[in-house]
Amino acid sequence: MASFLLVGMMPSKAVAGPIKLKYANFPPAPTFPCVQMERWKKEVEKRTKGKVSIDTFPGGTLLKAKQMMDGVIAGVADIGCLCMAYQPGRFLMTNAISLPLGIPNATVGSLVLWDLYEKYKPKAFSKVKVLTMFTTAPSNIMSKIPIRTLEDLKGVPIRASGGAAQILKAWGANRVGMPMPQTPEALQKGVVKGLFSSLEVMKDFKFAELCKYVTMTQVPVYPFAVVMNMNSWNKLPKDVQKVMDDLRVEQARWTGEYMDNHVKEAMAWSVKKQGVKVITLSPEEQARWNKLLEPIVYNWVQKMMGKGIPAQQIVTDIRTLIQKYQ
Ligand code: 3IO
Repeated sequence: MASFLLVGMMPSKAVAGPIKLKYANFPPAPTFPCVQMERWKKEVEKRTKGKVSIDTFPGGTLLKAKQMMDGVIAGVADIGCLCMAYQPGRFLMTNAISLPLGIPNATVGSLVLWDLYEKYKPKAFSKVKVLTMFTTAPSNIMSKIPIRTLEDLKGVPIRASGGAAQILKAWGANRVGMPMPQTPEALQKGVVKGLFSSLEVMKDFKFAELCKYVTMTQVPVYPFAVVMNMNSWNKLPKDVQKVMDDLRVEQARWTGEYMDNHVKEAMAWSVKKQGVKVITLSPEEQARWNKLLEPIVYNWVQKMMGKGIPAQQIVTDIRTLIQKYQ
């Protein structure tokens, strides 16, 4: 009893071991959202000199793709990595990064997305602490059949989410929405004939074994956020908070650069080892595809202004920030 009282009176820092945090992620461990998770974990543990210990849960073992935000708010996990495209109606402002505005790569996409978040601090994130954001590299069509023209694509079931699904629809494909972890089975069963996402998945999910064609479109990126339960954040010592705050932009850039390099590596492997054919649209065909994307930005601005979002300013900001980081 006496020792219990004594321990209870001591400052918690002196008696407790490291602060333990649970970090949930939805796709399998070898994929890029989990690679960046392990990098962040390692850096935080190192920079806090062992004050913090992070348990990572890849593969949806703690929270699945669409549960991530609510699961973190509820405290099922302290930290969660989510893809905003899976709840497009929830992350209206930051999903603007998926408009066809010419983001050239994941590094630029990630830095632009972070600045956009910092400027607008959207309500969608008011219940959590945002630890970083990043985007994929631009999307391309990976398919079982060759797609060289809009006619080849018409009515073909292709998997995509959020802004990417809007773009596929404009091109006339039969877009099928589902989170990435469900895609291997959908491809295997033939529910879809391809997918529309960044190309590192050709290697990381072995899609190159099924999808022998890649049609280069280089639009759009998918946006991600890493969020922390507000209570878990508020309980952290100030010096630990500072380590995490100092990592916000650094982690965005690191993830973008990792993604951009990994896309190159994955495509070299796909072409060399899997015999994948890369299709570049002819200039005339590219012009037809581009033409169909023209109304998307305008329509998005109209729709968002109706919801009180400064949509035109957001589009202008994205364009300016692309120039800044390019
Ligand atoms: C993605 C999601 C999980 C693992 C690897 C990934 N590469 C690109 C994405 C983007 C995305 O969320 C999606 O659904 O295409």
